[in-house]
Amino acid sequence: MANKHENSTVIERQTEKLKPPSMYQVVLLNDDYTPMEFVVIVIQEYFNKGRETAMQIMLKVHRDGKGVCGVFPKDIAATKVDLVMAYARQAGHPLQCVMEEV
Ligand code: TYC
Repeated sequence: MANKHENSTVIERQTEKLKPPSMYQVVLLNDDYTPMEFVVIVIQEYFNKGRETAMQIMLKVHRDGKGVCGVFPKDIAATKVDLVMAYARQAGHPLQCVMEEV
């Protein structure tokens, strides 16, 4: 619905309810080659976790095949995936990092 005012400015009135933006979890996947210590450092540096939490997440990935490192808006999640993948590749490790809509 729109109201016309004296100065001809048209103000749109919001009628539909806006949904909050989707959130994405950034997930590390297990592989047989990436060193555990490298994964722990990735989780500490890119997801701002302490050493103990990083170790727990890494061990969960190692045991279960995948683990959540954090939940972010889409653009931040995508940037984290890109940064982690680039860091792993330049170090020569096959680590996989993906994002999933929550
Ligand atoms: N499975 C790896 C090993 O035994 C360790 C590892 C953990 C690799 C988590 C990837 O996302 C990962 N060296």
